[in-house]
Amino acid sequence: MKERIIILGANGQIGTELAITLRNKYGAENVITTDLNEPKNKNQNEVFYVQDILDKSSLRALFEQYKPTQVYALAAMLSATAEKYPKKAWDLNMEGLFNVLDLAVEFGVSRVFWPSSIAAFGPNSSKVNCPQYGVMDPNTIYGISKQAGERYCEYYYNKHNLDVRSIRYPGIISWKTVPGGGTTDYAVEIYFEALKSKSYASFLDENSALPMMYMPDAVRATIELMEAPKENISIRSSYNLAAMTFTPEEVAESIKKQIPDFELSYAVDDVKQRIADSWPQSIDDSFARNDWGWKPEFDLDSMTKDMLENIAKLL
Ligand code: NAD
Ligand code: AKB
Repeated sequence: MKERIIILGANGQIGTELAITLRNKYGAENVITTDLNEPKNKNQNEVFYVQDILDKSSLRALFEQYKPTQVYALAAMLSATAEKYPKKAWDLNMEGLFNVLDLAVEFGVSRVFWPSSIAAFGPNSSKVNCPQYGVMDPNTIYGISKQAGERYCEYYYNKHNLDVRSIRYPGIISWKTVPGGGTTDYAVEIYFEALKSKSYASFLDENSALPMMYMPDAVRATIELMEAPKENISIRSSYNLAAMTFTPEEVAESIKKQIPDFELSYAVDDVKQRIADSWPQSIDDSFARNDWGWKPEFDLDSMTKDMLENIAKLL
């Protein structure tokens, strides 16, 4: 079947790189990217529309025009910014998802991707090897919206047979697009600052171990999940997914292997620290491994090498 794909919130950290891979795979004319604002760079053959995910009537017109087979709903407010604007975050994260799920049912979209996060877990979830099923008591507005969104996705699968698929992404590390308002963003900033000034003040403390993943693995996982046969998908809320876990100290050690005089200090942000402390340190992703063959390729040192090489070319 010829795929026609719409990405909502496509100018962000994940959407930018996902769109590149999907365009290479399915052809630029078959991948329609949308966001609140025009992208910074756009090739002539790329199809882009300014589209608010909250504007259901213009979104319906877009679905009507393109009759998408796949929709990726990425627009959201991330954890740290969401704590500043909780009502706005709730409205965007929930209403945006409702619009997409409703229109996907109305237009018979074959597959929908909506990302959840490790933020769907909370202070009483298991800290180490956090299982797929267990206590989930998120206490951030972002995490609560992800937990509620997971329930909605499963509900739409059960009630409307909508083939909606989801991943609980860990913190995503990348160099092409900077992250937008998350708690794990320090782990991107540290690489840019290592090359710019050989020093970085981390907003999370030295004990903050969090699950992380390099962008090429995250994009590959997303597409592998979307391409997996329907009968292999046993989870319709959201799959745990893991690659690596590290603390600020450990990523600094990894950077020092390439830049020996790099120095790490701390300027802890209380709000972000509280968010980080509520999340698991590591994730058990055996359902993703068993159901659709997930396996990460990058570990901390291979990611560090690739990040520093690519950022050096940008500066
Ligand atoms: P991002 O903040 O970098 O990008 C989000 C994009 O959504 C931005 O380009 C923004 O302009 C757009 N947007 C905001 N409001 C919109 C609206 N009303 N209509 C249309 N577009 C709008 O986020 P990201 O890091 O690319 O994350 C994408 C998704 O993945 C989100 O759902 C996020 O919760 C999830 N996620 C990301 C990470 C991560 O580490 N990046 C981890 C876990 C989950
Ligand atoms: C954030 O820190 O908010 C995101 C996430 C893990 O969901 N990177």
